[in-house]
Amino acid sequence: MSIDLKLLHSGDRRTLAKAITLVESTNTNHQKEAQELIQKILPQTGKSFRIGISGTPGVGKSTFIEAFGKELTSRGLKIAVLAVDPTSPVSGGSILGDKTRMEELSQDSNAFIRPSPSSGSLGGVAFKTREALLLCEAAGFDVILVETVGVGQSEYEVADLVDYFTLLMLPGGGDELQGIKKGILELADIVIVNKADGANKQNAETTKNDYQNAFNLMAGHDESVVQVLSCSALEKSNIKEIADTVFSNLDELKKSGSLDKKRKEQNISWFKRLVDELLKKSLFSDKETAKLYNELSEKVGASKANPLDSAKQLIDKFLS
Ligand SMILES: Nc1nc2c(ncn2[C@@H]2O[C@H](COP(=O)(O)OP(=O)(O)O)[C@@H](O)[C@H]2O)c(=O)[nH]1
Ligand SMILES: [Mg+2]
Repeated sequence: MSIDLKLLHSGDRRTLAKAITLVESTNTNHQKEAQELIQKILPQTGKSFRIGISGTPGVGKSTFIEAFGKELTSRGLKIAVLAVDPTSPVSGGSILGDKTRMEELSQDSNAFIRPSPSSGSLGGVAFKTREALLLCEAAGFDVILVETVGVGQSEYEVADLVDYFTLLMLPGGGDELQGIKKGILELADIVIVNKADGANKQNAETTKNDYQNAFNLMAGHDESVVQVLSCSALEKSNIKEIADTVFSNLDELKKSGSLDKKRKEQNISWFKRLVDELLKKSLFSDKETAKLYNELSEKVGASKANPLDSAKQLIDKFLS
């Protein structure tokens, strides 16, 4: 599977799609090619804004991305949408739904939408998403939106990929009622109360004010306060204002050097995870070590060996 770098840099979608398929492949040869490809394109990356979109299933993330995405393309920006869904099967069941929610956007020549990689792919979903994100940047996209499903660790993984973390909420009910995990609020750079329409309009305003008050109280002396806004993704109301706020926040983060600092930290954690991954990979590519690993797991499970000794034994065997 050879990727034409010139075509990729020119923003050709078919080449971009093919390149993402390559990094998602579990085939060993493909993985080697993918690694070389990522190395080659790395100098062309880093110029986009990376925005995470999170919130419990059904809050309206895909619908919001459709509205927000159209707002961005109307401003002349090229946007790519990536989805991180650890629950989605290899065929990408949830994406069919997403594509219908993003009907306008999926027909927009300045937008590129990519379903989530399969959960089985090596190194975990977020790993592949980082590489897909870098490919989108090399293809010249200005803004990358990463939608995540509020399942498992995915929010934390996405927060470690993006410059800016958007948390969508529903009108009414505290975070516990809405199934928002402890700690997620702390990741947020902005909170958006969606579905502020119809009978929920007033309710959304109350929720917005409650959360804004909470953030005001939480903020330290010279910390900037997380802003809480409301919108209707369905009716596309207040989307412009949200885009203005997001970009003014991002500009501020860039000017203050916070963005640069964040990306450097993310690179450190990417590096560390890569070391873990590559070590594990070489460990298991050695047949004897892989066999011993399975044997020892069983022994530990049957209380015939202790975990510490077994781990040491495995590593010693591998290193010899
Ligand atoms: N009333 C209303 N419904 C919305 C809004 N945004 C999304 N929905 C609906 O909520 C449901 C879930 O939306 P979806 O975008 O798939 O949510 P996701 O799971 O977070 O991606 C769909 O039926 C949408 O039509 C909104 O702003 N107002
Ligand atoms: Mg969705």
